[in-house]
Amino acid sequence: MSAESLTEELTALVTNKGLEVYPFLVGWYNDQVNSDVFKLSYPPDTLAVLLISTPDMFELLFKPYTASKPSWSVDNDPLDYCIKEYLTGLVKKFPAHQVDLIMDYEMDALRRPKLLVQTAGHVAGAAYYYQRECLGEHPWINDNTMYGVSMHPKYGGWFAFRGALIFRTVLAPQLEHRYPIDCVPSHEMRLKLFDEFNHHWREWSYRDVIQGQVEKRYSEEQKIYFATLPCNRHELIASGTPV
Ligand code: B12
Repeated sequence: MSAESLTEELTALVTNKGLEVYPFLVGWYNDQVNSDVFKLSYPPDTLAVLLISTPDMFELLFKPYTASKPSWSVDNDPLDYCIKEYLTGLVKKFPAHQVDLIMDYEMDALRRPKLLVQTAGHVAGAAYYYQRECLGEHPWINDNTMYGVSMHPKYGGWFAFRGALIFRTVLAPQLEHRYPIDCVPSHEMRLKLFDEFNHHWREWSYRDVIQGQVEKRYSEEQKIYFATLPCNRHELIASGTPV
């Protein structure tokens, strides 16, 4: 099965769940990460597919999932659990391939992320990753805690990276390399984006900092869910309000 038909099949499977897929090659990713510890240990032409959740995922995937679960074990964030279960099921749809699944929150033994999803998102053309180097002159020169942020041309910051499937058995040297759209092009907007993301992220405002209108935002219900501490999310679901 070619990389294109695999991507098409995946797209068909996930679209009505509020997820989107973006193929990339391991080599594109490894060429960008500037520390060996983050490189992925696969041949450079190996096909990988990044998954993001759009604002619709909450209603299309998560709510039906919580409705079908009578109880929760308390040590997991229900949403992470839901997505992991869904992606594990997705892997099983490709029995002819060896597929590794890496979730966005997975860490190695030294507590380093196994996959830098923002870098993956950039090389896959999903969302432009704005890092300090993109800022030019800025007021946070001595502040090493100003983190970079990815912005999607349709959803702005109203999305999340969920993980990647690595198709170990598929080498795709001809895969078309799509580049991310620079949807925060001006210096002024980039400064605002960094300020909002790093200093006011609880207010959601950074998510709207793109050129043009965002197509869709999280519902009020979804915002309440994410604003609730992970340890209290089970209670929120159990109470039936609002999820
Ligand atoms: C650890 C972590 C945190 C930590 C530290 C943040 C950080 N960025 O280091 C803390 C707890 C502070 C945090 C907070 C938040 N986080 Co956080 N976090 C992560 C996590 C798990 C790992 C990030 C990390 O450690 N990166 C390691 C560093 C070294 O990577 P790096 O800086 O990108 O460096 C690499 C690149 O520069 C690359 N590189 C070098 N040159 C070039 C050139 C190019 C062109 C490219 C593309 C790459 C590249 O090489 C470097 C590595 O060698 C990611 C998920 C993930 N798996 O990636 C989410 C993630 C970054 N967090 C996210 C979010 C939303 C948040 C919060 C808003 C809270 C929340 N969850 O709602 C806050 C906001 C930030 C803040 N100021 O508080 C989102 C960001 C989404 C987006 N639109 O970008 C992510 C991606 C999670 C997700 N699933 O979507 N987070």
